[in-house]
Amino acid sequence: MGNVLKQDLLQQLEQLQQEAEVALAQANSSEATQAWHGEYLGRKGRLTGILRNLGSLSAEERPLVGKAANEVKMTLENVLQERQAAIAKAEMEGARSRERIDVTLPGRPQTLGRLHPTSITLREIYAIFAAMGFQVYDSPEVETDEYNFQLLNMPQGHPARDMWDTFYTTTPDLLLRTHTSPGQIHAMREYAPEPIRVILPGKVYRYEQVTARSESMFYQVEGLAVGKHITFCDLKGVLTNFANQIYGEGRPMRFRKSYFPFTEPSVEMDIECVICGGKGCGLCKYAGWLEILGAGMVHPIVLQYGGYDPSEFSGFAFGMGPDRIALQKYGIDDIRYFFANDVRLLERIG
Ligand code: 2NL
Repeated sequence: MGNVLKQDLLQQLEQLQQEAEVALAQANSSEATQAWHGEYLGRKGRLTGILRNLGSLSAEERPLVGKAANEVKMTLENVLQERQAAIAKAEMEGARSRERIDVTLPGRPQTLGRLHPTSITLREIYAIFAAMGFQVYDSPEVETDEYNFQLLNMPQGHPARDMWDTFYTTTPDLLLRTHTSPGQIHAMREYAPEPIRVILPGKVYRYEQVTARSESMFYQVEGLAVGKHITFCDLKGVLTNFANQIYGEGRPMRFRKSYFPFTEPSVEMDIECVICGGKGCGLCKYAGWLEILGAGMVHPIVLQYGGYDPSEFSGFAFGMGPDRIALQKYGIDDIRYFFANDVRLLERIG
């Protein structure tokens, strides 16, 4: 009886080993070998199941079967180790070839950002005027009728208001500034009676047809100097110096009489056309000159509104369009490109 059981157990062990080896050969991943280990060699595995019968054997038979079982266990553990090593190697090689980087591939080109032409021009303007003692002053884009017109010597109904087509808000007397001049009033009121030299850059708004030459939003830089004994000579000196720096020394320039409600006298400044050199061409509309800014001596009424006594103080002011300067400098023929948000503009002027 005991002998039959012994033979049976030895046979079961042999069969277990055969089956286990076949099954292991089919395990193709680390997970599968772990499952295999559980099934054959684990605490609840089949080898343990066979060994449970050891107790029914006689004392002489037990070591014999026990030894055989141990050998099966050792053999299976050895083949498991080999199999696991082979799988780990294959998995590593698989990953290496899947994740391989071709270092000979050309890199992806990086597109670099750059400053907008108007920003470049604005910074040049700041630097030129900073050297002459002008500080940048910031002020709001939404203004009152009072600051945009009345304090600039244009009371309600003044015909000169027609020079600026205005965006009004739904709040009475509140509008989008048509020029940066209201900021000059803020600056005067903040500093009077101290002398000031400020420039006022920023966006302004005009309710006009949008064309290649004019947008409904664009930039303006105004400047203002107020103090005692400021004369028209100071205006000419400062603006001539400015034009020499931004357009290059020696470019012919001229002042023409003009009109603005907030300056008296008023002038406009021209430079010789950068394209035709004065002969006449499409850019200068065959005038030979390009208008670059307007200026004048601050009107006594405006000085007074700003908090300065016009019998003691005088000043000059000017206004220019940096977008227009940038268009000329970079040879761009349509201002609408500036605000179209198409990055190809920046590549074009690179
Ligand atoms: C132009 C002309 C100008 C001013 C702006 C100004 C401001 C105050 C007082 C006096 Cl608070 N003047 N600004 C003066 C003359 C001309 O701009 O053609 N701009 C593009």
